[in-house]
Amino acid sequence: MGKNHNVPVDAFDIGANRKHWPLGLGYDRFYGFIGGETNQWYPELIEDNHFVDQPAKPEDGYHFSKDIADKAIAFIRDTKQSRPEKPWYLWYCPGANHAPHHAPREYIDKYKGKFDDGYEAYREWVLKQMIEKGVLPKGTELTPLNPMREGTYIDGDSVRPWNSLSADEKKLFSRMAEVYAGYSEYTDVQIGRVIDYLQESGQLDNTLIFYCADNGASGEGSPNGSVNEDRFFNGYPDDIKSNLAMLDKLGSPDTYNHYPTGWAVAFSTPYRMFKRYSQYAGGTADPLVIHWPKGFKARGEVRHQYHHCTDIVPTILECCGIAMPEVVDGVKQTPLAGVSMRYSFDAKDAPTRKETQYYEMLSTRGIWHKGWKASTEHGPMIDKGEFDKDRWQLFHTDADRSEAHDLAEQHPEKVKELAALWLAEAKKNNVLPLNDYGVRGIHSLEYKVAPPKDGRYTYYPGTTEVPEASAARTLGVSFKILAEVEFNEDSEGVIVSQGSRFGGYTLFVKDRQVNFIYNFLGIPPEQKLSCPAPASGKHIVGVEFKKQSLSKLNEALGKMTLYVDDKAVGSADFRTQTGHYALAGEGLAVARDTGDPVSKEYSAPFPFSGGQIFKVIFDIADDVYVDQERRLAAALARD
Ligand SMILES: [Ca+2]
Repeated sequence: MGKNHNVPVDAFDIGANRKHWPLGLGYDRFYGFIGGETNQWYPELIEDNHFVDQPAKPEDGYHFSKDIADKAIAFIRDTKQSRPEKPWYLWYCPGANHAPHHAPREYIDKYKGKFDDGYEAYREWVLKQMIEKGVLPKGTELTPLNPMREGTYIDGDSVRPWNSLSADEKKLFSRMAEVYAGYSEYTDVQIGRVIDYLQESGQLDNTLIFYCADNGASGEGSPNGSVNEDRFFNGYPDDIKSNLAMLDKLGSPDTYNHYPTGWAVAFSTPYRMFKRYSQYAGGTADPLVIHWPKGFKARGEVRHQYHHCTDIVPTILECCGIAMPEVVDGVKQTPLAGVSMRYSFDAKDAPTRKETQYYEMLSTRGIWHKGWKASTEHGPMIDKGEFDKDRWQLFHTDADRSEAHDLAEQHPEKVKELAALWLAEAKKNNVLPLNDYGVRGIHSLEYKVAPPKDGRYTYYPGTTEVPEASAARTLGVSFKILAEVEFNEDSEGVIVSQGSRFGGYTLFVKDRQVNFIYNFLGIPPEQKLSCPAPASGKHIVGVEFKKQSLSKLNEALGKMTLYVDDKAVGSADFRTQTGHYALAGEGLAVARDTGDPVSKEYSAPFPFSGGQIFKVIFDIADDVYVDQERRLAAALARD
C-alpha cells in the first residue's frame, strides 16, 4: 500500500515483466505508486498490476495520504467479508513525508510562526523535550550543525546558519517547515482513520502495529530549499527570488517543494547529518512505536535497547509463532539478518539481543557493535573513492547516544577491530563494491530502456501511459513528434502529452487551433506554437525540434517548428529540458494529459474528442547513435 520503490526503473511500464511488482513478489493486492516519490496531489497510481486514474481531483479534496487510508480500509474489509477467518498483513507506506511536501492549507496554517526562531533554536527546544519525555537519556548532547570536515562531503549538504540568512530567506525557510509539519500531521490523521476502523471493527486489540519512518530527515532540498525539485533533477539552478514568489502557494499543487538542509539536521536532532549519511544516527535513527494490546502489558513506555529495521520481520514472525522457512517453492531462502525484539516488550531493562549491525549507503560506512559505533568521515556522492584513506571515527553509543564525542584517538585498537568487522559484514551481506559517484555519475549509470534501432516509437490512443524511463526520450536531443489525426469541426483535446506543470510538452487542439506547448520546468511563459486546425479530414500534425546547443544551465536550445502535413506553419527558438520530466509518474500519454496538466490552457485530462487519433510517431533517430556513442565513451572513460 503506497510507495513501492523496489522495481527496476526499466520495468515501471505496462509492457515489462512484472515479476518485481508487488503481486509478483507475493502480495495479493497493491494500490499505490512505483518509484521513489510521486506528486501527492496527482500521484501515478497503480492498482494490483495496472495503472489507474486517481478517483478525484485535488480541488475536490483529493490527497494521496487520504486515498491510501480509504483504500487500506477497503482492502481489509474485502478480506474480512470474503475470508473472515483469514489473518491479514498490510505494509502501509505513505508517500509522506517524502518530498514533494504537499498538504491541505488548513493543516499548514496550524503551524504558522512555530518555526520562526530557526533550526538551531528548534534543535535545542526539541532535544530538551526528548530528554524530558525519556526518549533520549539525560545528558544527551547536541552535535554541531555542520559536523563534517571540509572535503569529506558535498557543498549541497552543508547548512547555512540561521543568523546568516536574509529576512526573506528566513520567511521562506520557516514556511517550508510549517508545510512539512502540516504534511506530517495530515498523514498522521489519515493513518488514524485506519486505526479507528480497526477499533470499530474489533480488530485493534489483536493487531500488531509497527509505526515508524524510514531513514533520517531528507537533505535533498539543498541549503536553500526548493520550490520545484525538478530543477535539481535537470541541473537547473534554484533562485530565491522565484521561490519567494511562491511563498503563499507552498504545499499546494503549484509547488513541488522541499525544505533546506537546516531543517533536515533539525528534524534529525540531536544527531549528525541526515538521510544518505548512513554512518551517523542522523541518517538512520527513527522513532518506532509498537502497539499490540493483546500481546503485551506495557503501555506508553520507552525502550532503549539498540535495534535496527532488519529486526522487524523476525519480531513479526516470533509474535505470530512462525519460523522463517528455509525453502519456499523449492528456492533456498536468504537467512534473516535481524534479531527479534519480542523479548523487549515485557523487559524494559533487558540488555539488547542485537550484537552487530553494519551500515552502508552511497559508500558511507558505519558499524555498531556491542555499544560502540565506528563511522567513516566520507560523505555520499563525493566522487573521490580512496576508501582506504578514510578516517574512522569512534563513538561509545552506550554512553553517548548522539554520537557527539569521537574517541578514535583514545581507542585505536577498537577502531581497527570495528573497521575489520565492517568489512566482514559487508562481504557477508553483498555490500561491495562501494560507489561514491556524484549525481551526474549516478545518472549516467542509470539504466534506460534502449531506443528502437531506427529511433522510432509509435503510440496509440486507448492505451496505458508510458513511464519516462521507457518512453521516447525527448530530453536533451532533437526529436520529431508526428500525429495522424482525422479532424472535424468539433475536434478538441490533447493529442499527446508528457509531464506536468513542473515541466513537459503537449500537443493539443483547442478553439479550432492546433497548439504545441513546451513548458520548461514550470518557468513562465509557456513556449508555444499555434496554427488554425486543418480542414475536416485526415492530416499529419506535429513538431520538429532541432537541437543547436547546450547552455551552461543544461538547457537544450534549438528551433521548434510546427507542421501541418508537409507545411511548416510556425517556428520559434525553444529551450527544452535535459534531465527528467518527472521522477515518477507523468508519463507519455496519447489522447489525454494524465495526472497534472502540462499547460495552464486546459485542465487535465482534456481527452481528445471529435475526430480520431490513429497514431503518434516519435522520431529521435538523429540523436540515437550520437547518444549511444557518448554513453559508450563515458563508460570507457570510467574504466
Ligand atoms: Ca500530466
